[in-house]
Amino acid sequence: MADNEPRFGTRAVHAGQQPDPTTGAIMTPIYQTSTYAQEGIGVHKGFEYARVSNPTRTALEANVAALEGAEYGAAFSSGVAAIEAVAKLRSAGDHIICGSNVYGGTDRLFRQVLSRLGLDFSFVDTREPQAIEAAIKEETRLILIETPTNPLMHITDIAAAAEIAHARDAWLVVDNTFATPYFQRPLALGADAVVHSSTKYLNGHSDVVGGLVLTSNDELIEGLRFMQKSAGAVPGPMDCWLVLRGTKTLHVRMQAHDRNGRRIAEWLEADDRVQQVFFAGLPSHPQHELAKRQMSGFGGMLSLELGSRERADAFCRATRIFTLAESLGGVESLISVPAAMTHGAVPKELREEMGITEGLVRLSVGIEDVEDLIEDLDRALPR
Ligand code: P1T
Repeated sequence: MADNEPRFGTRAVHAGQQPDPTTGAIMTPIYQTSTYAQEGIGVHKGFEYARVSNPTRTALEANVAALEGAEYGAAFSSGVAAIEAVAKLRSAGDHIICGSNVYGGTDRLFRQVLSRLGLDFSFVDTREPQAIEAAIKEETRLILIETPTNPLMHITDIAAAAEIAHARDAWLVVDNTFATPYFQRPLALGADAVVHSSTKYLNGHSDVVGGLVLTSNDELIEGLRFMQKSAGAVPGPMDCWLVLRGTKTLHVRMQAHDRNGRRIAEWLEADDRVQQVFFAGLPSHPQHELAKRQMSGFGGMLSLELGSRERADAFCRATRIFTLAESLGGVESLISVPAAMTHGAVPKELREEMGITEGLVRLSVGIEDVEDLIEDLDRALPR
């Protein structure tokens, strides 16, 4: 970090934003407009049409770019739209390596949509860098990984994956939704771009669907801006404003998620009603050392194995504070069963082979008082 560069919390609150030049409003206005007046043909203030750019969106893009240590950001209407925009920078015949355990919607987009359009995908367990290396083809142009993964909390060595990608003129793109830039900075480890579902921790309040791509690569940002304009999956100004409000407290919220996540993971691990706990912050996690090396905290996402669909169902029905719902990363605690919900689209055999069983339960631990959360889980866990 340069001497004069503000620290994370200061960037979270201020980056990308100045008091509004016309009124002095401290908060970035919601520029709820589809178009902008031009003085003459081609004479304007830098904004022509809101699919192409909008000042509220520009502020959000600059803000999250500053948090990821990126030069540029491009906002999209959802996390999968952000991932699709990156993948569509590659062309029919190109080969893409994707982690075998990723969000079910990412898997569905690649297997059921983009494969039909001529992109060639390999789904690889990227915990071992050698497995990535082994999947490389002449045509490999993109490697997309999640770390930690949704919902198994697998960790990929980002620096090792970047080295493999760059030896082949491919991009390494990291979905940083779970860790957030507060705990993990993939670009500093060599990744070419970071993608986010801003629906999750970045926004933090479960009231927006959105996505972002952050990069310092000129070719990538040029392509992404072209995708915003040409494919049009852009977020509206109100949603950008909400995410911008969310990122102001990202550092504070992540500290609280992390504190609660660790406490609950330890508590669950010590309870014999739980067969296994998946949380990279536990010393028993097989990749704990790697996680500690490339992350500065672990956040509030964890999974637990209860052994059967019946036990998982009983647990999810019995919690009172943890609400049964898809999504994650909000201030409120949520509980879900990935096999039946977020990862229902992943082919069943692959799901089971990976360990996304019908008894696997995922928790998004919120920032409520942790004693209340533990009491809730204790009451609900089936004997
Ligand atoms: O839902 P959307 O904003 O389109 O983001 C997709 C996405 C991308 N990457 C990761 C790691 C994600 O977890 C998600 C969305 N995930 C859920 C909805 C979920 O409950 O897991």
